Amino acid sequence: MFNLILFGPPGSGKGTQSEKLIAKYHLKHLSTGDLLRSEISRKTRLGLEAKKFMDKGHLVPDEVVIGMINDALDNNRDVAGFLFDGFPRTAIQAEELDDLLAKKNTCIDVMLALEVSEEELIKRLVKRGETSGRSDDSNEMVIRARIQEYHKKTATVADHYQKVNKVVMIKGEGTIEEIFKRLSDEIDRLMKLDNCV
Ligand code: B4P
Repeated sequence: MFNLILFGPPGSGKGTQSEKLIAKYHLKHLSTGDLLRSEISRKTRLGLEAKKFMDKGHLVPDEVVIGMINDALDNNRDVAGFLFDGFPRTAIQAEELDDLLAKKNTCIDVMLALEVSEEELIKRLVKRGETSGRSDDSNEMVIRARIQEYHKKTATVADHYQKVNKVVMIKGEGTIEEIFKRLSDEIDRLMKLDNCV
């Protein structure tokens, strides 16, 4: 198995690049943002609860997203590997993910971390907000709250994987194709190694 975390602040291109990477490497895409938006559109109890946090630009409580990931891992046993997009976003989520993967005799091979300036993040999300219909992109205050939440709770997740030398920084500015090439070059290199021994 090859398990990859695509990491970075809101708007850094995780969702955009994930679509291209799963097509190339046949990994199972697990995006907690997509899973939560699907719960919201189906108006489930979980979705209605999550929406209250997302609309303010806050993270959804750990137990909710960890439960969703646990179910997704159980429902996808025969896959070549997972691409985690937007998860883990807190230190607790990272620890839980490591435990869940260890129980399946596997681990995170690498965290690829997209680096994008704050100015560019805001520009991208404001632009997406003009067409996406996403309530969390709809005004700059909420976008700024999401970026603050990232600095407060999520940036530290990189330290967790840095301790085991699994973080590779990737320049996240440029064209979508240029960034895809940078990510693919790293994955091609890492897939030849066994990082879970
Ligand atoms: P997510 O769905 O994960 O989304 P995101 O961080 O906003 O965006 P992403 O980085 O995927 O950016 P994208 O490619 O779309 O999270 C949404 C919310 O869900 C969170 O705020 C939180 O409330 C909740 N949530 C999710 N996971 C959670 C968790 N684990 N724990 C707790 N809460 C959780 O790109 C953005 C825009 O930029 C797009 O319009 C794209 O077209 C454009 N773009 C991409 N690459 C570009 C490039 N190279 N140049 C120019 N524009 C580009």
